[in-house]
Amino acid sequence: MKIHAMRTASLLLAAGLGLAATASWSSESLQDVMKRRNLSQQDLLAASKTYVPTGKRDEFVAFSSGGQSGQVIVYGVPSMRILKYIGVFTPEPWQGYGYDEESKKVLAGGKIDGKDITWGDTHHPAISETQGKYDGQYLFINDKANPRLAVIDLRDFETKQIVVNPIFKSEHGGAFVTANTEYIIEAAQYAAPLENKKFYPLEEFNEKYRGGVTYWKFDRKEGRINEKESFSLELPPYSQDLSDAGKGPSDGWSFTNSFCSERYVGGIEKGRPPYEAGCSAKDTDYLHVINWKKAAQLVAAGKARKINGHNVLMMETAIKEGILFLIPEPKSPHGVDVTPDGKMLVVAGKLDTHVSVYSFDKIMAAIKAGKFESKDPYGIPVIAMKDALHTQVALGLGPLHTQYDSKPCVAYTSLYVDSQVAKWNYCEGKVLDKISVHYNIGHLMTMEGDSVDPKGRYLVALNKLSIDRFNPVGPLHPQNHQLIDISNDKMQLLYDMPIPLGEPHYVVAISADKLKPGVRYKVGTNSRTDKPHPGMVRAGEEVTTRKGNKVEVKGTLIRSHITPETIEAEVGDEITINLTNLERAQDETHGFTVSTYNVHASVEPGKTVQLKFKADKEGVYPYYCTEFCSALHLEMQGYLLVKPKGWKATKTTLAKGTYTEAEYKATVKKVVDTQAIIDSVVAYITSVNYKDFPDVVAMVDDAFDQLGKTKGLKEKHEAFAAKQDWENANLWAEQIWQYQVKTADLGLRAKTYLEQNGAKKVK
Ligand code: K7E
Ligand code: CUA
Repeated sequence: MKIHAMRTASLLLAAGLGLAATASWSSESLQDVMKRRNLSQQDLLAASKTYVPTGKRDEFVAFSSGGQSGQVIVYGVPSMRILKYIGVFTPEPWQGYGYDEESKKVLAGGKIDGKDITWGDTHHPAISETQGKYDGQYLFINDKANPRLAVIDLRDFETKQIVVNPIFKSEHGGAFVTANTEYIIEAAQYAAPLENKKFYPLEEFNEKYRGGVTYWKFDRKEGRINEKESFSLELPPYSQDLSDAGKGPSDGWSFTNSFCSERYVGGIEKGRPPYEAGCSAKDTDYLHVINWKKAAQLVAAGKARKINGHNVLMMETAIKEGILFLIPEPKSPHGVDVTPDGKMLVVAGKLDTHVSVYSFDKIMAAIKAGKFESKDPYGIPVIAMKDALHTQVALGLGPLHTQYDSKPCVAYTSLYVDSQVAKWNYCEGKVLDKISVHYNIGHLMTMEGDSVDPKGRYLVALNKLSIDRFNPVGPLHPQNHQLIDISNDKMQLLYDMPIPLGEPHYVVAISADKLKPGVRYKVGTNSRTDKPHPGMVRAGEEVTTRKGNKVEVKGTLIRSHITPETIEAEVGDEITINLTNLERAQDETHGFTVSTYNVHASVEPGKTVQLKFKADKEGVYPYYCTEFCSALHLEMQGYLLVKPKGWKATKTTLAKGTYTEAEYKATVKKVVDTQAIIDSVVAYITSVNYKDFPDVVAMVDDAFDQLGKTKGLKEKHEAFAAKQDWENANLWAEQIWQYQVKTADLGLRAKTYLEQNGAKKVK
């Protein structure tokens, strides 16, 4: 510890006196590097399109599903640099997600039948929209395996809510938002009885098994889903797949695919042909066309039935009220994607080489005219494909998903079997370009490419297999997100990015300037509820109380100490520790853990968190800050003392340190010297236009905050010195130096920033 602090001090001195080495460019030329690394002109061009120099930022921020990890991965485009993993359905230790009480409550929202489900099969992220445009406020993502939906607030990139679908047993076609995020759409996948814990044999599949679509009501003011005002539509057991909401002229409608309208039930173990044969036997499946606006009105008018306490509009009612229609769609479709102008929908049939472009106008005309070719076995009117089609285009093998460009009529469709992306014109129905990807692409994504206002520029291919692309890491390979430049006529492959965290089915990307995340919380905030935390205290108010066998700490964290530094308990006590991070400075997060009790918190500036556990083992348990927050981070520590029942102290004083007057004087000199460095740095900073740099202003504020804490300490150490108590005199003087170190650290960081960013002298 001492050595560490000393080294810091000499580093500070060196930097303060301008002795630090300056960077020098290597003498190697670009040609030399190309030769040495065997790079082509094309490689260099690609690199220059993706490279984001140090200190610069990406133009777009992407939110990728973390697949089986139950998390969300955030990365920048075009650099493809990973920025964050967000814990969603799965505990995430770094963020204390699932290890502090606030986040445990969020995860508990995802319990099913009282059971913890600590993983998720995340599929489709969706950014909240206003008038069909990404607004950057919220992110939603679904869990296919355990039908759930999560809400993430993009002010702090934290998961705030998980809701469980009350009637499905699995779901795939979520999350898709309506044009003003009135609802978040979530369609079932594998049909099952809607009533919970109800058994029906597979022989009653057609009668008792059902699919459906849930419309989760989003309360934007609260930033939460309102479960009571959410509702579902009962649908046939057709294995509903992806969905999309209408926009512009088609706003108020939603569209959901299905892939097993055969209603086939497998049984390979009994010698029956498997599902894959039975579910793809017929030439067409059904696109479901739903008037959700009218459905919501019908629910409000009391026309829904309660199933598991949830409003379900039954098929019978939907048919009678004319809000549910089917249209045949080519063999085993996967994605349905509404065009930016809301006039058409593109459906890709996995087992067909065509994509089908349906016209919303034509669909509406057929409905208006009552022109249906038939009814399905449940009585749902079926619109003839030819009456709804705008065009069909042969793109290649295994078309799956479609995204749009900023250029009118230009779309991109993934071709799973061909391992290609097809660029095509959906108005004229012609192919414009193709590019190979590596390998077997699932979804693809263009910048804001499923909104009314796509930004073009880049496309990301989400490839299911990476095979030979990366350094081998065993039989389980990462997936490959490939960045493609789409700003020109010909697509250009730029970059391979391994995704090492589950299968990221889908990703959405938003212009970075639309995101406005905060850097700190209002002091004492419970970040998971956005409300003041009852466990918060300010500096000087820290307290530990005991009631019966309950010990509750209300403490604080600030560079570089935890208050309190000792917590005393008896075996069997219930311990509750509330901690408030008093920092205001950007990025000054403190972590907190207690040895062996499986608790951890990430306490960002202003946040208050609560940790709870039972001190069930007698012993001594160090606790400490887990984020390297400052030069004295390692010293940010304390002890939980768990005493045996009825334990009596025999020794009542702590061991004394041995300090001499000479040591005290040396410490005082160190304080004086360090102050001189601080003064010289301050002189430099105030000699330039530092006020033009908001980041520097924040650092300077923080530096003076730290220095401000030395107030009264000089009097204190001098008083102890007068009494010749060299230990206390020395240590209080040392404490001044601790604050000075933090001040100097910030000051030097500010100075470096100013020097590197061309600060100018001011008079
Ligand atoms: Cu993998 Cu959208 Cu679940 Cu297609 S999904 S590939
Ligand atoms: Cu606080 Cu390390």
